[in-house]
Amino acid sequence: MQRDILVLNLEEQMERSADRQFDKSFADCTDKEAYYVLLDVTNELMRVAEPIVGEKKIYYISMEFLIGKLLSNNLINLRVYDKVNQILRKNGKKLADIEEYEPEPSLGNGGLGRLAACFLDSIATLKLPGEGIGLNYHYGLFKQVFEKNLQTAQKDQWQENKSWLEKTDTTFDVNFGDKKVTSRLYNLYVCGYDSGINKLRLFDIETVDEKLVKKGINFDKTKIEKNLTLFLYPDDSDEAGNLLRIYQEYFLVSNAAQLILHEMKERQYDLHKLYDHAVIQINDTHPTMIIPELIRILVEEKAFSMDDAIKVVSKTCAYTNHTILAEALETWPLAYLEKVVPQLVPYIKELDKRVRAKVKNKNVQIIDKDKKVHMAFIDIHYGFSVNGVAAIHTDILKNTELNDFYKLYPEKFNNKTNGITFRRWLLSCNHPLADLIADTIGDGYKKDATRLEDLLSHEKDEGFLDRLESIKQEKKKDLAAYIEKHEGVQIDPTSIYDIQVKRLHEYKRQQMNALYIIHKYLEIKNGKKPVRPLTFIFGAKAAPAYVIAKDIIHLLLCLQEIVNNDPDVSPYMKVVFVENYNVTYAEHLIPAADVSEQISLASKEASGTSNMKFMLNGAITLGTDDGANVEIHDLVGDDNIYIFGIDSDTVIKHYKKADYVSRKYYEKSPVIKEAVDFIVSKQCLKVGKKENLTRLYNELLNKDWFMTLIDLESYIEAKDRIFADYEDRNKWKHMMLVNIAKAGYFSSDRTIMEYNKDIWKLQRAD
Ligand code: 26Y
Repeated sequence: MQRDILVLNLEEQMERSADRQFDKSFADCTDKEAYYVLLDVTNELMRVAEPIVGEKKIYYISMEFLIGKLLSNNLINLRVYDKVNQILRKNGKKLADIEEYEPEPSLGNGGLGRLAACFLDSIATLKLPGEGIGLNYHYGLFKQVFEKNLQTAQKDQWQENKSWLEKTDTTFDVNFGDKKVTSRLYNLYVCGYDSGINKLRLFDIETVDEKLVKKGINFDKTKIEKNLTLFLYPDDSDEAGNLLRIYQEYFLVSNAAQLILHEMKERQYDLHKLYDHAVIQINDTHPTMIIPELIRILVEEKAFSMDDAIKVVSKTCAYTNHTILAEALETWPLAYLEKVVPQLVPYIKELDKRVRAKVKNKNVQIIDKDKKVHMAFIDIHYGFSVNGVAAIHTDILKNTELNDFYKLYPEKFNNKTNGITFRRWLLSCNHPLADLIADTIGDGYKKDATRLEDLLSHEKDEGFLDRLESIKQEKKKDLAAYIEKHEGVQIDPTSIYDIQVKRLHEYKRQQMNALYIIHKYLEIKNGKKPVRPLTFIFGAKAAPAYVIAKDIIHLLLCLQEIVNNDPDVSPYMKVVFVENYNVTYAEHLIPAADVSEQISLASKEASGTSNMKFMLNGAITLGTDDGANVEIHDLVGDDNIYIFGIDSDTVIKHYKKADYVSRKYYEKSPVIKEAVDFIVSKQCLKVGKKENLTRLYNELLNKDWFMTLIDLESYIEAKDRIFADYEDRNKWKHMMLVNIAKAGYFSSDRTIMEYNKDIWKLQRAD
């Protein structure tokens, strides 16, 4: 009721807020002030909305929640988007301009963090009681700045006094081996689409000292009470960094455990039945310490026997694996844990002892012979569910990577193919497309994404197909303007937009795309011009300590300089590496894409989720049979996707036999040789740094861990074919239609329904 009154008087609310905050009328507000007005009234609307409650709750614990800007999304989910737009128009304002002033929360690295954010949206939309629990990093992940064609890292000052965060009175004591800190809880309201409110709980400490940060992102790693929540760990590091990461992880789980147990107490639930009221989803191994921590509290503070504590906690915790890359699986030296969290060590040893008593196989021991603690193994032995994030990924876990565990606990293993929230990745970032779909098949798809398949009956509807094409064209123009404004590079909206955006990693093979670009550049130089201009767009951050990843960025920035400034070539192709790729940038790039680059080495990309976002927005996938590409391939069929390269079985065999020699492919193929040699050519060295380019060249020739060269020729063939097929406009429009129509499966609503049915077993609150 209160909500209805607020909505009815929205305009009045905005006037009142403008007056209170800025002492002027809303019409007189700058776009920046208008942002704070909208923030204020939207926050008010969320505070009066219905909380989602029930007997059992999901606690999604994660070091990362890459939530993106919230204004548009909240307006859409609160169902006031159109009304607000009307008011804005009346006052001579545009939401797109206002939104530019909203800072993007910098609380995640990439896929895993963004997935957590999509999940929160779907959990709330499906009216499941649930909350996310994470950390409130002051500077988050670093901001990427290019200098002399190199990546540099700066602090990202995303936090402001007025924001979506609500400061609460809740604080907890967190004890480390050598010090104690006091936490502070902040809430962020998560509103479902036409539903109720859940919360994201973000913990912080008040003693953080932002002045600790000196040049770039360097700071004293030892002063825990001053640095604990300064930065998000960017996927790499030295010893001090590792220790800090353990402090952060324990800080997260200690707060989570205290919050959960506090709620159980408030609701007078019997802790022996904890699993009837709480299910904890552990997002990768990062929050694994929640298991020993809960066991410790139950034993030491709640008079549980060790057996009972282990039983109850094991029935409460479930683990999601997001990677098979060995270097990303956390193993902490026991000595580190002894320093940071000595109170957990006896429990971890006890858990290890019980495994040793039960199973002979040394490969499944929690503490190995080098006294390293395998965090994932704690989750698998002492959680009730282990899931991968795409069908092929789960199969690889079962049959290869975690086969020893699968043989022990086949019933624990299950697949939950990732998904994305269509509210953000269609309704919010591509209004014209969302409207066209609604005009064609009705509004039903907004709540049941599988209804998108109704579009298939329009495959001969030329009016529809033409509108599809012109919407893509409009989005391509928008992107050209956005890129010109933010990067100062002009691109041609009639060219083909070929886009690869994701974290920079050798297994994702941006270097292979770079070699194609070199190949095309040389072709054009030799007089072979493409029928239509090509625009190659990249966005990616490299972990600051990941040397080769930064070298790949350097190469791409050099190529951008060479290609775009060459008058013989630039009319036919352009390269743009956008700076500081983030969720906001993705929302501009993805609706404008023609070709979606998903070219990881088969078996290495657990799922990928941008592949789903691109497909939903009518881009065609050029990819390997890896991660969720496999399922996209199954859904759209051979005719609507471009698959190339060796398959995952072949890759796994090469690794087992250790028989891959990249130089062999270089020596055999003049095309490959020419492209690789260009990296250290005079022309390239003129704009680039010898040290970086030579290192990358040598890496490709002598190591090439992710088998770039074996796939390069079939990649060139597939890419030339997809560009040629673009000219068959009827074929292309049809492919766009099929991709959009089949994207429904990748709604995170479907993913969350599966988590709920198989793992969480919560009641819907209505
Ligand atoms: C150890 C630590 C520093 C660390 C931090 C972040 C390790 C890994 C990560 C992030 C992993 C990640 O984002 N993984 C991605 O998860 C997505 C969601 O499931 C998948 O789609 C994607 O394939 C996978 O690479």
